[in-house]
Amino acid sequence: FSWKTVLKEKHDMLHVLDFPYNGETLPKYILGDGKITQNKHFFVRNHGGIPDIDPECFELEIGGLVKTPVRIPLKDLKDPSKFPQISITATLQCSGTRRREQIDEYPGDGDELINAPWGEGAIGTAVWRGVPLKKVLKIACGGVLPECQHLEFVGADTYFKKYEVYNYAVSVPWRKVRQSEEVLLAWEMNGEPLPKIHGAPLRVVVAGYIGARSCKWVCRINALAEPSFGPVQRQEYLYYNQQIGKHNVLISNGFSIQAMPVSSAILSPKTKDVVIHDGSIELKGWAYSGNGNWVERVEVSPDGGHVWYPVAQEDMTQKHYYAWRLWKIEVPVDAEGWLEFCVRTWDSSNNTEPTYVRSAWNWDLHVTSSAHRIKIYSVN
Ligand code: MTE
Ligand code: MO
Repeated sequence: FSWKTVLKEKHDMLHVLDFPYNGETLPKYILGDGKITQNKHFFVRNHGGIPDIDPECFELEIGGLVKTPVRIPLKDLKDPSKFPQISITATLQCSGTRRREQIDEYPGDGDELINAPWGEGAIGTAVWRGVPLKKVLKIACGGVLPECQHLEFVGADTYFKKYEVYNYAVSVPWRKVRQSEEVLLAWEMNGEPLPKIHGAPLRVVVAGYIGARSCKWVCRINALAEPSFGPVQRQEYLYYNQQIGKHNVLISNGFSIQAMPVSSAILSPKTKDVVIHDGSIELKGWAYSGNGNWVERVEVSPDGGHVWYPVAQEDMTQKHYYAWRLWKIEVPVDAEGWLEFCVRTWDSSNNTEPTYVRSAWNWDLHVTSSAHRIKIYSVN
């Protein structure tokens, strides 16, 4: 087995950032694929290696604060007479999406920024099929114990951090698992077997949360009283607000980023494009909000954030609970020369994005939730 073979197809499809293999989806594929991103175009985020797991002998281990610890062979997990299966359409977004704008403002201190200067393509939407985790805990383990507050997901991949080798491990609150069907153990992506690079044979999909919680190659689940002690949970994906100052960027001063805030991006045209038009410019992009909030309203400004034009509503009987909305708009433009366009989104809780990235800036450069800007040259 060579992971290079696995990546070969992906390589032409993504803008590859670094090793371990990270790549973001090109805007043309986000716009071209429509609501569901094709597997071969889907962005990839890895902390370490890509494990090679034999699905024939794979067993998922569940332990910790559950009534009965178990090992479930994959074929039992996939057996619909044992566990009920569902499909969900969910967006996966890396919390590092649009980090480049925060780096441009001020690079901060985090080592994340060296790893992944993401643009607008660390996001994608797929139809995931599998079994809700809460059903597995109930059916196979007889439920969790009253002390259980968090569920830890351990991946089979290992990575190197500060002189030690760790398994990828993260956790989500038990409340998130208990209240929704949308924490899934998935083995299928867009009707195809889950690709190896996206976590085969089994991954977690935590709809509405940052991508980091959707553990790939999950091999063990632990019910815990506290969040996972894995460094990915305790040292990464923390929000350090900008006022705390450089010397206080300590784990104890950050909070764990779980649900994804509202965010959006303009994918077409691109910054520095010369746009020849006769009175209006078409813009296209994505808009998304986490935690089961859907996108209510997308607004585009042709003058850097003073005047806003709303994107025409879609059929609102089709809410996008856990999925993005791809949008387009024709904005009337009279001026010639450089114009600054920006987009902001309003979600179903009336959350929106601040006008400037400095309001969204945080020390580890996560969740760039601020109006996304492009500068283009308009020729009328
Ligand atoms: N799971 C494991 N085991 N190892 C990882 O490095 N990266 C996480 C998450 N799950 C990761 C993981 C991050 S940060 C993101 S954004 C998503 O996987 C990306 O999922 P994808 O590569 O399938 O797009
Ligand atoms: Mo991520």
